[in-house]
Amino acid sequence: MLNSKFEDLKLFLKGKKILLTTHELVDIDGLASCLVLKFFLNRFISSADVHLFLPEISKSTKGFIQKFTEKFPNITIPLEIEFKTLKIDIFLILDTNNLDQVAIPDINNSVIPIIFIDHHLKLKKNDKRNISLNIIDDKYSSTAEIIYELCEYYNVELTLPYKYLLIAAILTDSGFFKHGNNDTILRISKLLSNQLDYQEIQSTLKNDKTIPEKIAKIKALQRVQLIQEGNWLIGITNVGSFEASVASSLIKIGFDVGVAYSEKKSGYRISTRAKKYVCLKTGLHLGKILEELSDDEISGGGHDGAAAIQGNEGLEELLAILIEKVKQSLSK
Ligand SMILES: [Mn+2]
Repeated sequence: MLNSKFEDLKLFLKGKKILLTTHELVDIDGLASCLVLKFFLNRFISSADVHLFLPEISKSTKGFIQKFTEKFPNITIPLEIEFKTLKIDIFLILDTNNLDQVAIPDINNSVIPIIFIDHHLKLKKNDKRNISLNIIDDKYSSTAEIIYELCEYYNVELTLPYKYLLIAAILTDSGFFKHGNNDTILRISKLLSNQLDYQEIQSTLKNDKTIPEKIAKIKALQRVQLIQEGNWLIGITNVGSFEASVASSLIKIGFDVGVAYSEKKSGYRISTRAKKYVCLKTGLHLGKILEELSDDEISGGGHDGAAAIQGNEGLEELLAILIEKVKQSLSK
């Protein structure tokens, strides 16, 4: 339970000038968590002055915003703000705990305190920074669920648009309950109502894949390499981009663990996925493995069944160690 942290948060934020932000290439969870938390803070901590900064928004999130604002034209999503001149007291960073993913200039060297609210495994990387409070728990399938729990804890009643945002975020981040648990389903059922129809929300989240993405997946499947470890099957393949979506496809077609990597001039990126029951049965935790492989130049982490890592050099060596560690976990 996060209740004592929610109490701390209230104390920290009283009378403060707050800048709310999330990771770059904002996804629906990052967006919804920011918007709902802003609504909450304005209602609940009237002495706080809350500003929202959204960095570059991902393509699919833009599509979602369009549908959302058609349905709820009264809610404005501030896509650009000038925050450099604001005298911020505290940064509130949602849906990531890795400062490399935050688009605030020079945040690593700033002395302004930080609060993270996130559901990705905690990274040790930011230890040098002044972190006031971490509300980080990877038992939640989305940051939106933590924000919802905060609203519930303080009895702040959400209006329809904000409930809609939370539902959309929870559904996308839990992979439509695939990575969720009983609490995920319970929270969604509390948020749904006669005015918020599940099928309708689900249809706004449908994302037609582009032709380049479809081709990337098909080509990746043509060159996939199969490794068998006991009763488990690991698939490894490479792509130009869309590695996350390719790694998920590997799981869908029958691999227990999927690894897809891409290599560009700017560096490489490895996405990994594992079936939930494989993680539960063997203790495999991809996020922990990738976090262990991280250093100053390589940054990785995530969840038990979905994690990624990126770096500039030593891709082959890293892949070999990664596969070895995955095999070790699977053979336990
Ligand atoms: Mn998330």
